[in-house]
Amino acid sequence: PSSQEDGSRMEKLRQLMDHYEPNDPESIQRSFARHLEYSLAITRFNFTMQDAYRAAGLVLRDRLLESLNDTNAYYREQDVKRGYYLSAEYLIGRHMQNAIANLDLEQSFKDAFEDLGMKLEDLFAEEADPALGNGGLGRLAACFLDSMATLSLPCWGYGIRYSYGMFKQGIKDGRQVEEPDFWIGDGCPFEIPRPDVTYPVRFYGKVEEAYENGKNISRWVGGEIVQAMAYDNPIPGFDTYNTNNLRLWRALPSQEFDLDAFSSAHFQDAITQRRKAEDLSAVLYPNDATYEGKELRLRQQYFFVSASLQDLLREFIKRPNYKWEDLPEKVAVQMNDTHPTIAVAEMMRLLVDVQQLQWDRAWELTRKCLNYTNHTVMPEALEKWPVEMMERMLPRHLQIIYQINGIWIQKLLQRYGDGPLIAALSIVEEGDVKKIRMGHLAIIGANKINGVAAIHTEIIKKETFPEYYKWCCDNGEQNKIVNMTNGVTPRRWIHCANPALSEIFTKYLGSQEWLTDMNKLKDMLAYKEDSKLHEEWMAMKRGCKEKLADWLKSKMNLEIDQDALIDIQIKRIHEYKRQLMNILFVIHRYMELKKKSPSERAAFQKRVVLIGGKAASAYVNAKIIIKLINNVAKVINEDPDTKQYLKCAFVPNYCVSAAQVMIPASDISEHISTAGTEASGTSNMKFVMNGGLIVGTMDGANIEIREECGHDTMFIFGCQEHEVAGISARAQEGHYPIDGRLQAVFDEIRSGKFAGQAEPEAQGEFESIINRLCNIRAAGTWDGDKQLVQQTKSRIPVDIFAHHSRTLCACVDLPAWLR
Ligand code: F58
Repeated sequence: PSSQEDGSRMEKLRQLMDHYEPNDPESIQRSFARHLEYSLAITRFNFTMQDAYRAAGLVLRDRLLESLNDTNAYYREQDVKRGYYLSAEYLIGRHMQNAIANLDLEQSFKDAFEDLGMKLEDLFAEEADPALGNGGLGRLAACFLDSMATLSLPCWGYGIRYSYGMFKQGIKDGRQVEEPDFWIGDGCPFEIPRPDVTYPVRFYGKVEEAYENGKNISRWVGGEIVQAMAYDNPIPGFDTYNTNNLRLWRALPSQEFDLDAFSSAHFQDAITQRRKAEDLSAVLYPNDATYEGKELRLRQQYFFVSASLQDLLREFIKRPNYKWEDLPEKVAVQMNDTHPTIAVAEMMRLLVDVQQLQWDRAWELTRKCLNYTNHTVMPEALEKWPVEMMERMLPRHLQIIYQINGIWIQKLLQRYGDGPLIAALSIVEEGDVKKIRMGHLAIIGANKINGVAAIHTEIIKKETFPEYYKWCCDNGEQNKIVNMTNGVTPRRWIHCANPALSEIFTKYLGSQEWLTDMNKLKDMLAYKEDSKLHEEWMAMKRGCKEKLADWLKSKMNLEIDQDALIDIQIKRIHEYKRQLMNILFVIHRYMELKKKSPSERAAFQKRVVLIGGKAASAYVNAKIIIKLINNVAKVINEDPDTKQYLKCAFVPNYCVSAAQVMIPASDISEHISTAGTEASGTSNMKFVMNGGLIVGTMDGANIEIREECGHDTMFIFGCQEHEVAGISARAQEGHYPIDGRLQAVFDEIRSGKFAGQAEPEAQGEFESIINRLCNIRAAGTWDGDKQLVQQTKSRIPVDIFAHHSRTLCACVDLPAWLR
């Protein structure tokens, strides 16, 4: 159309759209009926709760689109600096309740749906829990999205729209079974497919050198091209009109079926090609601590990184009078762990090969824009990709990495001369299989590197990247490695998960400001001795326990005594997180109870121990621990002498929505990793925010939470990080005596009490696990040493991300009986 036609059409549309969707209950009902009837083609006289959820989701989506579009227009108009969070994982959890709260629609929605005879909680329960992440690292990314939107920071997330998220965990005969999680089902009402936002992403092929316009240039050609298509997920902030975006990429074949191939003998090839493209975004790798050196994993990483960088550079170029020198003032990219760190080479490729910038200039811009968060203390848990694989899949990137490394090594040689330091700092690891160290690429290509808790950041400097830290110190760049302790969003973890507690805080503090400034909770200390608050507090806890009891009954037919102390450990199952130690303690407690007379037993604090978490599918030891927990639970829960006083259960399929029910109900929670192994932990923060007490080791963020909340709100035990190596060395030499109580627990397990002749295989497994603890290598039965069992860690951003909401909070003192 001519620009005149364009103008009048725009004007007409503007008049038609001169109002936003109204938010009163009646308008919400009208919009709900319209979506049921017209968007979903379901009659409003006969619909299911699932239909109602979907229609209500669309009602919200309309409103989210308004604020998303306005926010984007505002960012563009203000020409603001943009932040981009690159993460292969987002454990976002359910959208609906959070979106209603953040859009300030709680009352209208409640009125609208109650009037139609529906409870909001029932609608919320219909939503699939999108689990596009493994654990802490993915959930952290989701919490940051919420915080960034709430702080009105112009920051988007980029990731992968996996068709299958984290597997669903079932328990059969006490063992974990994995079921695929096709979370998209009939479609997610909150996402916005953008068929118009697609980018080509190339794999394989070769590099051609050419001489053009007086310059040597490299051209990456051939291979195969996959299309990345955007799916947008609006992320509304709380108490702000600001709405950000989580843009997830789906892989599609670059061409539709070639009809000739389709009808000829190549039919199978055409299908295979198509499927190969779609495989890219099909499933999330379900490992939480180790990386799998699988080709598909590197393909996934490059796929989403390339699409994201192309997208954000396109946005930069759209700025009026953009200048490349301004890139670091306008763009900050945060790399969440090593998964997106191919971004260093891709940014260089896009700037040098596509935008034709000089190498040095491109390198300066790249280094100023990118930042890297480390989530692991173990050097061997950092990703390394075989050179051979990279050469085949990303030949141009390998060239770029070699060039970056060549310049870097020259610098090091000038500073230190040749020696072992050079090999330690090189991006390329020599050996039988030559590898590219992605952690090294990240630290060399990043502006700032951060750890995720104070202790973790110190470990990064001293143990994970000591040579690099030396280089920083020798070159006056001590501040290159910084600490940024993790945080979590109180909107989801208090306001949505525990509305009764949210009401208490708001009532006593006089406003909802604490929801965006957790420091305000310190004012609750004024009511520390207030018996009215204590009463309300205990009523709140009782309510949460009732909800948990109903949930456990419906999910796993477990009945719990709501007067018991609720003791919870929920996180990925891992040896370093020590669920095994927890269950050994449960056995000990059980044995103590058994020894007592009935009247003595009555003096015991009643306790319900709940343990939940998924084990990576190939992680044999973790799976044995799940089996042990289930077998122990069975014995204890069926024992008429003790079941009144001690109950234990493994809660299947731990996920974000399960955490939202369990955390508020806890009296105590277990964060008991070996000191120095848990980078931060984030559920520790969520439990504390809900008034729970922590049983923990001096590890990760426990240490800072303890400082913030007061030493008397945490039960600390175990050795400190600097003592671990000595103990371990002494234990290897057999100089570490086993406590008699622990020995008794081992004997009980060995006696066959929890498996025995009925399950000889399980008995063997249980014994093998104990043997390992005692440093006994039983011939033939033990394969644990061969497994890749590594510890990982996590963190948050720097630069413009530095303002994330602080969530370590003061907690109100609890009644003495809990201590
Ligand atoms: C976790 N890491 C840390 N990694 O273990 C935890 O201490 C920390 O609080 C959290 O990050 C957030 O900083 C973690 O979840 C993974 O799941 C990776 C998934 C992909 C393979 C490697 C581990």
